[in-house]
Amino acid sequence: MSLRDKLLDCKQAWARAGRLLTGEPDPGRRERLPPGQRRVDSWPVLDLGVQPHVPTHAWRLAIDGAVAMPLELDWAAFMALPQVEHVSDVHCVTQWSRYNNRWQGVRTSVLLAMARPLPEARHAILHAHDGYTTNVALEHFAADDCLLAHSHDGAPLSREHGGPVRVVIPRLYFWKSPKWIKRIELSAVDQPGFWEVRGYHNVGDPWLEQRYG
Ligand SMILES: Nc1nc2c(c(=O)[nH]1)N[C@H]1C(S)=C(S)[C@@H](COP(=O)(O)O)O[C@H]1N2
Ligand SMILES: [Mo]
Repeated sequence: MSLRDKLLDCKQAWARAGRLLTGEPDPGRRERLPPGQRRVDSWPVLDLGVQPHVPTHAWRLAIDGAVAMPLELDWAAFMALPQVEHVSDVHCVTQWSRYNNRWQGVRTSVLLAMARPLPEARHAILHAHDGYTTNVALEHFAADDCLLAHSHDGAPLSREHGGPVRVVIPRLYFWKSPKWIKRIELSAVDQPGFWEVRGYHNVGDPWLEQRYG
């Protein structure tokens, strides 16, 4: 095969894989900045115009639906769980990315291990205090880098950014990370959330530029 043919084959393979259009599909070789994003140093606030006030003494987290052991945790029980710190980048569908967010909280995998999803559980439906919902495949929600975070860069998470506790799912667009989380519902059936029913992508992988559709 001539060099030119090899180059053509290679380009064709890239085109099929969506490379150069949708970013690097191989997770091991990803660019840090997903396609179409620009880096910011500030931290924009995005919500539905309501920022619920949830004091820690009134805070509860429910994990229910398709689980063997439905749970309700209060603040003390949540803070008594193993705590981890994880640094990750935030990618918002409105095209800003914020690097090096140091989150502290509890891994979603720890909460799932306590609630024990039933075999039919495939989706996590996340419910927040402002009425916001979003849906995430259970395998994405259970990933090791997903947290329920109560602190950011060493300080308690502010109310505007979802305190006392928000979800953080670094590998999906940030609309998949609810602020003011109150309930994790596991389900056999997918239930598109607030933005998903308004045209956002059901999965939302930034490196595949799954913004809409
Ligand atoms: N409860 C709740 N969570 C939410 C939202 C919301 O409106 N309500 N907006 C989502 C969207 S679209 C984005 S981009 C991020 C914004 O988080 P931030 O305000 O901390 O930057 O929160 C996500 N989580
Ligand atoms: Mo967003």
